[in-house]
Amino acid sequence: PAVEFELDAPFSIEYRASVGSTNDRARELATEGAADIAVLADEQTGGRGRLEREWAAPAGGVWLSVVTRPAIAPAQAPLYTLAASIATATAAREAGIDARIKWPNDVVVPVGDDGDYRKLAGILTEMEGETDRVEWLVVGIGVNANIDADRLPEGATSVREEAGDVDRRRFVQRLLEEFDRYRGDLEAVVPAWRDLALTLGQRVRVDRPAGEVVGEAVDVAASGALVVEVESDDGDENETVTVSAGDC
Ligand code: BTX
Repeated sequence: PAVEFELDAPFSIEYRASVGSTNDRARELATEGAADIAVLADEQTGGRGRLEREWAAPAGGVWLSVVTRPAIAPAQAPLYTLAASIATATAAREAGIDARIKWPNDVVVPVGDDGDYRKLAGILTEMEGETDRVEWLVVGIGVNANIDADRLPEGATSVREEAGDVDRRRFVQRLLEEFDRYRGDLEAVVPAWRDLALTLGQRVRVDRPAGEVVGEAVDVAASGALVVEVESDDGDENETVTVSAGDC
């Protein structure tokens, strides 16, 4: 059963103790015409990542899906994913964690100085619309909050492991306040993202539908795409490739 509860946040909240996937519930609400509502669960039994991957979502997490109906083109939707990762990293930083963002959708905690990291949170954005206009966006945000690391996959970490348990209501409120701020000021997204980025300046390999790109991540474009400088084979000028989607 759904419980509505008051949170001093710019979205109304539908809370469920356990749900298959908050993104699926949010998609239902979006299809019914809802806007500015967030579905929050303590546990998901069928959490989803990108590309049909599984997302472990045991009790104690922040499993949140925000429904919005922004007046944007689909090409701008990646900015909402970046805005969600900035909001999540900000809330985690306020909880005392050195959270950073790994393009495009991971909030991570660095381990050492070699670019190693553990994954604290992930974002899954889904949308419906025409080529020139988004009808709705569901931004799914999964944060390993008050969870023991042994309940999570290899390479994951949690707020509990990094800094001790958080007040999840307060965490969700801060996250939603920051998300609301950036969705209202999309031009602030890329600069804020740069400040939190783990990826920039690093050698990266990006798997994307059009093939693999290897090079140095030098920037994020105004659209939210990753700009990779690729060494040319013949030793001439390096070439710049802009990657809008893929696994980094
Ligand atoms: P992704 O495809 O980038 O990452 C998925 C991969 O992350 C998995 O294949 C696994 O290796 C690893 N993984 C799985 N579970 C966890 C976890 N709890 N912590 C760290 N790493 C993990 C990332 O997809 C997007 C995830 C979005 C999750 C939210 S939760 C609320 C909403 N509802 C829903 O079903 N999905 C979103």
